Amino acid sequence: MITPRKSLAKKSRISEDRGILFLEKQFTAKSLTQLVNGDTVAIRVQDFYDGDTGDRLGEWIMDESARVRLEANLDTNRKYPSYNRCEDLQTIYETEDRGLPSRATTASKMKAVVGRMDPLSEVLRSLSAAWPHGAEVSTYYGEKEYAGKGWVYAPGTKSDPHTDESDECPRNFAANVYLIVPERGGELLIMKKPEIEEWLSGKYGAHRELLMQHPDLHTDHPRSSYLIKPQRGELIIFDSSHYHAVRPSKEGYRVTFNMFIKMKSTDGPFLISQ
Ligand SMILES: O=C(O)CCC(=O)C(=O)O
Ligand SMILES: [Fe+2]
Repeated sequence: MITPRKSLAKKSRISEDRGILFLEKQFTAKSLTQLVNGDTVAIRVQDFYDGDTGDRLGEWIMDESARVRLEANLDTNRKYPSYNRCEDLQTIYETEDRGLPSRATTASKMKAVVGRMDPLSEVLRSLSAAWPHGAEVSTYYGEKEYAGKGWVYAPGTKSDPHTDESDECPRNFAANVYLIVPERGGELLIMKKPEIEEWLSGKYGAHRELLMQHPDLHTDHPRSSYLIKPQRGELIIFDSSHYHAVRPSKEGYRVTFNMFIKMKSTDGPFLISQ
């Protein structure tokens, strides 16, 4: 299992562990270039978001999620069949506003709760500072897209292996700020591309069924995947064209703020979307 190697990270700022980069506090142009070029699968920024603020925001996301689900009698399991018992803040906003909310709605609601920079603004600021071509919220027909959502994984919740890609963009990333993490379980598993393609090819059956049988899903020592134990306050950005999964929390809730990040060209800005 991959856990941050604090001492090494402190000395060199960047340490490398089989395709995963560890950074402290900030992105760097070098690390983002490696991610964009596919030389690294994920970047982990330790202590990215203040832990106590993250706790407060995480608690608020859980309360809101529970309240609106109760009022609207929502069944997100039907909406997101690959997630089991996942409560999703975006659904709250869709219900309340009867439409996709603007970035401002999310950011200002979160800001009102935490009284400081919300995770979305922090990610925008940090990416813009490091990437020569900047970072912005993507637009759709001239309107700013909804960017980011909170996810509440109740104990026992998992997400099955999947990818998050859009056809028109050559690069697709997922970024998560980990607000509340369970003591045990809740690991992020990122499956290595060539090995998974080999596993899927030459075998019969649906992709999903084959992926579900992959031994890496059920061991603490996966052979062809990265198994990451996210830390409180950490930001992890990874290439979401790799199959990835979230292991069930064995104890306690897991609350994250999640963003999808597209890139239309590798010499263009990072575009944050829902
Ligand atoms: O919560 C996580 O660790 C990853 C969730 C996920 O599937 C994603 O960010 O695309
Ligand atoms: Fe995903």
